Amino acid sequence: MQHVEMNFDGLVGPTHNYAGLSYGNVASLNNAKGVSQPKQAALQGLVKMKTLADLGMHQGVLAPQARPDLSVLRRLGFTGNDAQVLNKAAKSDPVILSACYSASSMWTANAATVSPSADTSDGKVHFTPANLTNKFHRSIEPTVTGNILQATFADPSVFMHHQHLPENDHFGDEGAANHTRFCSGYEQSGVEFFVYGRTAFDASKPMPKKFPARQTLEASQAVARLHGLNADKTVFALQNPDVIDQGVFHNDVISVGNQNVLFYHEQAFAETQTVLDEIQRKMGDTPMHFIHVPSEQVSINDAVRSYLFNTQIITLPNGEMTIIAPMECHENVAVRQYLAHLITLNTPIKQVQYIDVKQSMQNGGGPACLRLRVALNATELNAINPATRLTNAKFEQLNQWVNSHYRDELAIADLADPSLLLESQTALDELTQILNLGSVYPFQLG
Ligand code: SUG
Repeated sequence: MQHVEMNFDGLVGPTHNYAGLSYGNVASLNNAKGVSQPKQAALQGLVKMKTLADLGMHQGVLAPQARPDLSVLRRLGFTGNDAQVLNKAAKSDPVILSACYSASSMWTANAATVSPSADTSDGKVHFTPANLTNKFHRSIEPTVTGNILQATFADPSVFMHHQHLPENDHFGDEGAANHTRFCSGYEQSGVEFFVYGRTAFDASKPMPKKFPARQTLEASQAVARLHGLNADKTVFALQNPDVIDQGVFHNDVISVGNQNVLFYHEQAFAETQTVLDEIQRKMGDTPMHFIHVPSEQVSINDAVRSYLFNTQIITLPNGEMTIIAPMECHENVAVRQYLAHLITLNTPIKQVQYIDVKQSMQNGGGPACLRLRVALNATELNAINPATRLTNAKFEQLNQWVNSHYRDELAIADLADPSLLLESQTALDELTQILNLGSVYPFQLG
């Protein structure tokens, strides 16, 4: 039977903007209030997807959220017709307006945690949308994310969808950004690796001093329970709180895994050797490749700015691994040299390929943030909504769709313009037809 890992990338939505909403995320704060380029952002994302598809990978597309979220604005007391709601919010609280306009659902590593059927007790693929409680603009994503996931993975005989965890910081959950799965082949049961930033019900445990730890141990444990994971094949690791304070707001900013490879910065985890030993023990006979990057070669600052660990490590059809890195890794001399060195080491990673996702990077989202990994067997692969698969024809169709609906530029002041709402709804209504999703957005559901 054919087993694959399929990447589902988030399509960048028409309201992509730089609002500086993510305290603890260096790029988001540095680029706050800059002018964004939504059309270019979406086209860059599509080229990234096409690059992977051309390498022989299975590539899918996840639809963006509808923005602005008018129901949230109304819940916050802004009244009147749609234009009046936007106008009042723009005048009295532009930050709230920009949060309700954020295109942050593009980072689908934060859409959900996914456990493949080989790991779960009922033999189905399990999805739990992330509640993203730590940032207001992201906390309004999970319900529609659940709708989109259910429209993409619809068949209940193979896919199991859970509700997101309770919306409270005790169960703060950021999805696959803090979750990696190790295995020998995608068809084998694997070891699911959850990395958390603090223990919510025990304040005596380590936690960062400056920036928030978005993921709690309790949230990771709840997801593992929901998915029916085997405790002998699950590892929970504390992220090093000091690196969170240096801008590592998700584990996928400091480590990335694929099959039997864990590529990580030496400062990534609080108790590195214990974590590595547990992973290897739970992997049994499959030898792991632990590739550790020392601070002398790449500093935390360089890792955060270049997103060396927000790369995608993918297994090509010929079995070799390639690392997909953002251009910022090429521009940083220490990181470029490190990557040139990495592919000469005796590890499965044999090539590096650079891609341009600068519009997303400027908000702290690299290649790995833009994708949700779903390992599938042949039956499951056949059960996904075929219209969400990136074929050459779909790539052309989506490029045309972006070119006809997206603005070239968007400044924060433009968010007050009610025609942006209309443009966005028209575009997304058409997109649900292109991706054959049915009605997933509140404005479609009435
Ligand atoms: O949650 N940025 C996102 C970036 C998410 C990256 N995802 C992963 N590492 N997997 C965040 O901080 C910035 C929005 C703004 O400032 O306009 C933002 O939401």
